[in-house]
Amino acid sequence: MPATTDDRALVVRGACPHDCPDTCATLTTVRDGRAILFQADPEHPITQGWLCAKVRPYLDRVYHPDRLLYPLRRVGPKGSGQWERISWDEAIAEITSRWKAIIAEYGAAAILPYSYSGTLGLVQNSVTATRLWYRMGASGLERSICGAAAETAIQMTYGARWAPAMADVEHSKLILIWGHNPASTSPHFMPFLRRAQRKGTRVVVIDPRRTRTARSADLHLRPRPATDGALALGMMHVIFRDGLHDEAWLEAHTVGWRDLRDRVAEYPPERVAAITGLPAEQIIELARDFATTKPAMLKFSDGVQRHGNGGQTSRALACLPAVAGQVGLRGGGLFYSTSDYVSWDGEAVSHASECPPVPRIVNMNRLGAALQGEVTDPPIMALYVFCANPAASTPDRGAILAGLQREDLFTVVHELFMTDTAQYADIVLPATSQLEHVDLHKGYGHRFLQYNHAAIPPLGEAKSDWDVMRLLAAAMGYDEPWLKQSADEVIAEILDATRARNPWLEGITLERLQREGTVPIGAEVANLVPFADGRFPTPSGKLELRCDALAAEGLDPLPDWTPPAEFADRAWDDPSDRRLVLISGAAHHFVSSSLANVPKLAALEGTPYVEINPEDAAARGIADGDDVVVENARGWCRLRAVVTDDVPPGVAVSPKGFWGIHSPEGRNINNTTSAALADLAGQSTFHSNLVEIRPAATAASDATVHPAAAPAGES
Ligand SMILES: Nc1nc2c(c(=O)[nH]1)N[C@H]1C(S)=C(S)[C@@H](COP(=O)(O)OP(=O)(O)OC[C@H]3O[C@@H](n4cnc5c(=O)[nH]c(N)nc54)[C@H](O)[C@@H]3O)O[C@H]1N2
Ligand SMILES: Nc1nc2c(c(=O)[nH]1)N[C@H]1C(S)=C(S)[C@@H](COP(=O)(O)OP(=O)(O)OC[C@H]3O[C@@H](n4cnc5c(=O)[nH]c(N)nc54)[C@H](O)[C@@H]3O)O[C@H]1N2
Ligand code: SF4
Ligand SMILES: [Mo]
Repeated sequence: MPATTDDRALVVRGACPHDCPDTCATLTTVRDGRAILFQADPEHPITQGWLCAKVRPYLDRVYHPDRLLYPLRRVGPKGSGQWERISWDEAIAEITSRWKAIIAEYGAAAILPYSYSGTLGLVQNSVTATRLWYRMGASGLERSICGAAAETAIQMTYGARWAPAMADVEHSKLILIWGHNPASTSPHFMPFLRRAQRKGTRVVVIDPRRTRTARSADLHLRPRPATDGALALGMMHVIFRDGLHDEAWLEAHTVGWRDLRDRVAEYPPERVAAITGLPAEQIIELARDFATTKPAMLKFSDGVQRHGNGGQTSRALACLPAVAGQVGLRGGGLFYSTSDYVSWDGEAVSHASECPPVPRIVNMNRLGAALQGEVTDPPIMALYVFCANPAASTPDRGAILAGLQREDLFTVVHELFMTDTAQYADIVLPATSQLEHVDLHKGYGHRFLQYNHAAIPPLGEAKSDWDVMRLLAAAMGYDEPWLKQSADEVIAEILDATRARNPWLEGITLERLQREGTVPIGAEVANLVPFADGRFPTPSGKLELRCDALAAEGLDPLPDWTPPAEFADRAWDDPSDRRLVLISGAAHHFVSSSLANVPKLAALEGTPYVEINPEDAAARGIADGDDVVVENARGWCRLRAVVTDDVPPGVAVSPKGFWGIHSPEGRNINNTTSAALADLAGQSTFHSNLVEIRPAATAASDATVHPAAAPAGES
């Protein structure tokens, strides 16, 4: 409940909506309908009274002078930036009459909704991604841009994504932070890690780049990109070879440990050293340490699996703590995500059983190709984008922009700002910020639910996603009651349905959430060490080192390692092979492309840049601060060179998130990234990106080696 501080000011409880495991609890002070202070909840056990650097200036985003305040209709050519203001009535009438005509001619499958993680709210993200579109029979979207391979691998191996409590890291004696940069991407984990370090926990960071997280580690290992699967298999080789595994536990609680032992026999340290570039002795030592130090934890997130072999990499990482005897120990085991402590009831979210079957599913990573003819029968004739900025954040940006310029494509974008994507729309609809709508959030790095009250009225004529969808549904003539509910009615329905089969939600009602703001998921969960009872919610009831469900899909039931097709032929030992693997992970001051238009944050992140090792820079005649062109057969962009040994030779790093329209020549790093899919779950492969880099002053030469763009599904 909003609490009164003085006669005129209110403090309103909310939740940070961004795609971040910390899901902070916020307090907004409102006076005369205007938010005047945006702060962290000092009582929240994870937020602990502080917000990250990127969200601290949140009111600059909410009251940004560029906020879209009215519906707009395109009047010039696509992308020309010529608009006229229209009313909501006109906008809804035009959208639905265009949709009805498309449905009559092509069927509803010709309409594609595209959304991802602008907000992670249950209502404004999950419900809006399903109900209206299922009712309509529109194309489905495979939401695999972020962590689909790891999510699937962990569900297949453990049965659920249940991570330890952040505070339990203080019980760890050793933690491997593997291809993950929490100092930027889960900052509220860091105080727990620091306390653990002061108590003697050793921290090993495994990342080709010297990240903010790596700087404070006891040991930083820098394997070549996309060789982590081999490293984990090699560590398991050593653990089995040296008899450091717990055979009785493996026998009782896992499926296929002997098959896995046979598989990892193929990964002796010398072979793994040749693959990863790490010394064999270091691999052996790390393996022994991880198996003999109890408890020890392995924490990873999604960055490391955005490669062609991301599925198998995640499977290997998931198996390692089990083989090392760390699963079920407080302070040990796997820390990936807490998402499955509460999985919202799918039927209550979507009402799928009352709708026609989804006619087909389009992989979001293939958006550019899909708009340009990869998807036919029917072709995509209408696109509705919300909570996403694909023209900045989705791979193979050149193809997406070409697709968005199709004259016969009807595009609607619901946004807070005129983004790279919105500028190509036919109709732009103004969206509310988190301060202007109601929602329910759960963290994916912690075990709390958070209710978000609307703190202020919508700016201008902005509307929330769910409010717009209710208007669209009515204008389409859909009469179902679940397309008419208020946001709170939606939340209550989903809570009730989920509680009926998840005892951890007992006593958690809409009213309690509204009153308390932050509510821990069940008392039992608060202190739970995942899998301590040795039981796993998999088909076998055991931890599946060998996963027969994968075999049933024609996939390898055991983890293995193959290089991504994109750079399978890169000769790491041959100095004449000058191609660089470009990794584009999280920017410290943005969340994907969100927040990148807040001037304070853009200034902190600086000119769009690429980090390159001094050796690689010298070989190309590049000095620190030079303008360079980053290019391959898919496209190019222009960036500022940062010459640094934070990146090893053969690797370059440029953060995701810069908007094309704010960048030199309107291009960002996704002009070079590949839309090829990984080995599992249709996963994106942003970091399997082979590029050349040259001073911007020089023309592309014939000597520039362009990698062939790998076809979908083969990376
Ligand atoms: N500040 C900030 N926070 C964010 C985000 C953001 O954009 N900015 N994005 C949010 C989102 S959407 C997500 S999914 C999470 C992601 O959270 P993280 O996974 O922690 O972040 P990333 O930077 O994507 O990737 C982590 C690290 O993986 C490394 N990496 C890449 N390839 C390899 C490899 O082959 N091997 C190894 N060992 N390491 C590799 C990168 O160098 C990078 O440092 O963060 C969320 N939080
Ligand atoms: N090169 C490279 N690119 C990457 C990645 C990478 O590692 N490398 N990582 C990828 C990852 S992990 C992810 S998760 C994706 C994220 O990709 P997207 O989900 O497209 O995320 P953003 O780019 O932040 O765009 C979100 C948009 O939603 C808008 N928005 C916010 N709240 C609302 C709302 O309530 N309603 C509506 N209608 N709009 C709202 C914001 O203003 C913003 O423009 O990016 C991917 N892009
Ligand atoms: S982005 Fe993450 S750390 Fe920052 S305020 Fe939001 S939830 Fe907290
Ligand atoms: Mo993500």
